[in-house]
Amino acid sequence: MLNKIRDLVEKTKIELDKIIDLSDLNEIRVKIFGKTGELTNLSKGMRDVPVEDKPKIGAALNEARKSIEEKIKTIEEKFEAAILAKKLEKEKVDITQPSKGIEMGALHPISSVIDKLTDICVSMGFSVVEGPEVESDYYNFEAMNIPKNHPSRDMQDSFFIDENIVLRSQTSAVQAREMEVRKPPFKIVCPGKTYRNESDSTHSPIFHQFEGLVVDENVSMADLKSMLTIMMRRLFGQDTEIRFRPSFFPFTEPSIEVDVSCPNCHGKGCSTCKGTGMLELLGAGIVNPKVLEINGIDSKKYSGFAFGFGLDRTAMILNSISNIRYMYRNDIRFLKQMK
Ligand code: FA5
Repeated sequence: MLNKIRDLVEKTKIELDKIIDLSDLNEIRVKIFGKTGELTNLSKGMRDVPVEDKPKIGAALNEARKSIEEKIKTIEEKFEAAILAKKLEKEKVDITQPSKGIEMGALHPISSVIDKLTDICVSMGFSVVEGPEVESDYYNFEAMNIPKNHPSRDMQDSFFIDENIVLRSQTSAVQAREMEVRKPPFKIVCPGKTYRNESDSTHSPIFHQFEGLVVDENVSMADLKSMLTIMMRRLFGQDTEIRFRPSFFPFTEPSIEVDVSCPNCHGKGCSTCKGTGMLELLGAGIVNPKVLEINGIDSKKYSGFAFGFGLDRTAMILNSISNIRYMYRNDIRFLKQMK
């Protein structure tokens, strides 16, 4: 029996030294230790061993099991180390290689215009304020001298949520909110989203305006025109063509509209500017004394001017964008050109 055990250990160790694959190792494991494995069968033979020999044979069996198991473990570790080394070699990163470079994004043209105009206005002493996009009929219209059922409401095709709540159709709504809480003199600007039921190459149902309001003593049209000229020149460059036209808004008297040369045809006339060569950019005017009074400001002592830039068109002009819709499509190819 002792010889059989010794032979089995030697034979198994020779077999183990020859294996080239982990699966061979498992086969040998089953062949030796399985239910009908060779060592298992020798162990079963213990019952026929005379009692006085049992301790010696039992110890030899245990020793054989231990030494084969240790050999298997050593070989297993050798295989695993080889597999790991191969994997590490495959996944090796050469940190001395030059990097692929990080793709940088760019500000959306409208965000960029908001930043530029805000910087210009802050440098002129304006404070920046915000107002709600879902607005009451009162602030959007009535406090701006546009009573219910007045024909001038047709100038802005608005989205009503109910009879008294509207998606702000103009940032002018913040004028009333600010006049209510501020004491003159003050100068505020308000960038924000606005909504109207309009859609073509220069009109979008959601667009952005930039409202400005100055209230002080002796504010005049000359102040408004000179401030707007400085702002436009700082924004578009000294040689941009600017045109002031008389206009009408219920909340300013007199009122003007300001146009600049079309980004698409540079003044020649095209479909973007509907053949005029110019694009309407903003409305402005001297605050109607009625608006000052509605909002609690003494119109005999104070006067004011206000302006409302269309930021989408400003962005179109600055970036030579021919259709307003490009700015709302979220097309990465378009946005990449804004870098
Ligand atoms: C107004 O909204 C006035 N609240 C502006 C104002 C403010 C006048 C203060 C006087 C004093 P208007 O409807 O013209 O005015 O719009 C102003 C600018 O917003 C336009 O010149 C244009 O550039 C832009 N705009 C108007 N509607 C749209 C639209 N649907 N899509 C894109 N831009 C628009």
